[in-house]
Amino acid sequence: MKPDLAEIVKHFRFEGDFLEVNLCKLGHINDTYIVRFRKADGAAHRYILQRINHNVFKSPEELMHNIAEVTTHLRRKIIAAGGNPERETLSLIPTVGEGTFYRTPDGNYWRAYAFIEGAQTYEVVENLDHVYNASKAFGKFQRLLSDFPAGQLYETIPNFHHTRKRFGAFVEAVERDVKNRAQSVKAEIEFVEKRAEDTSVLVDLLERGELPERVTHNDTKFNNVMIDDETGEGVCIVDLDTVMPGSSLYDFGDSVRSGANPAAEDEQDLSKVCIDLEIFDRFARGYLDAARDFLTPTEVDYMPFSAKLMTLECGMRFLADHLNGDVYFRIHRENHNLDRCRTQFKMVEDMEAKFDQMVRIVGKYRYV
Ligand code: GN1
Ligand code: MG
Repeated sequence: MKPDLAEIVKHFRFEGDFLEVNLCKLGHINDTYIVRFRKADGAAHRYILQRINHNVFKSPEELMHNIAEVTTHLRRKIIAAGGNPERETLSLIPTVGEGTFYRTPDGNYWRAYAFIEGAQTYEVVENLDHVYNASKAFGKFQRLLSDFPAGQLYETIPNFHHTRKRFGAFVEAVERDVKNRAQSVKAEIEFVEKRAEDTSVLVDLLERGELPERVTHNDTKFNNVMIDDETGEGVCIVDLDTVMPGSSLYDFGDSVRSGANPAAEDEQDLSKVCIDLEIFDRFARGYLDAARDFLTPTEVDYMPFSAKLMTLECGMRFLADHLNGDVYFRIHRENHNLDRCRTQFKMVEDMEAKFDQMVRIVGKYRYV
């Protein structure tokens, strides 16, 4: 059923007269719209309006509690550092009843943010300075949250990056094979099985206390950082739905997974897909320039491995969803999740081939 957007916007404290609302076709999970209003002085301005996918985020109330707490904390820290909180963090627009979300009578959850002007997100890397700045912004995000009391956060998706449990869910999808697709993706299934042991490495280190638990973003796709149009700086980290306790390596690894491939995540021509070491270099340098001071030696040691592991995990999730009948990630064409899985596995292979070089690159920047 199509949402009644003109009705939904009335429930938020938007300023001015409603002009129009347009769907923004990015992201695999939530539905995002851009709403335009005209203020009394005639100037048009925009907001982000999102429907939370409550099939993925089972408890939108808890999720919105997290986002309200985290953005309040970020705002305070940004102000204390002399920054501009209107641009450097997402700001929730309250509902008319002063809530953080509006629930429609049919049970859908909506929230709104101020639109950050003069900056944009990129699906694929276009410029190496952007990479350095984006990676630094993710490191800074972790730093700003380093004194946030993790106990105040709900786990919005339990075991989100528990790669061994993700592997278990993958094996189950292969066994159930509800769409009879396993036969046609034997090579991909084998690819994962061969790397089963890798899936325990980071969770074991965390469980043994050899890696610290931190408040992390957990979905550090390159398109989740807004890049300033003029300065090219990473101004604001967006998509805060998965901010929860985790490892810094989930964030670093996932940012490389998403950004260091010069091709699209769903590219069908796999000859275009690789880990570009020049891009990886900027990711490592940007992240370490922001995070070097607080990371432990073990965290830095595992940075190259985390890139490979987060890529394997994501590919495995795409493949499991393909086997499950595309019930999690939104698809726009047949075999879309399979195409996405293949780019991830191509990257994993390439990272394995270039692993020593990745280690050397991280080594260049671990100390100033
Ligand atoms: C999803 O919503 P989006 O597109 O930012 C997913 C990430 C995956 C990513 C792969 C909550 O992120 O974990 O890495 O797709 N988010 C969730 O593109 O599952
Ligand atoms: Mg996301």
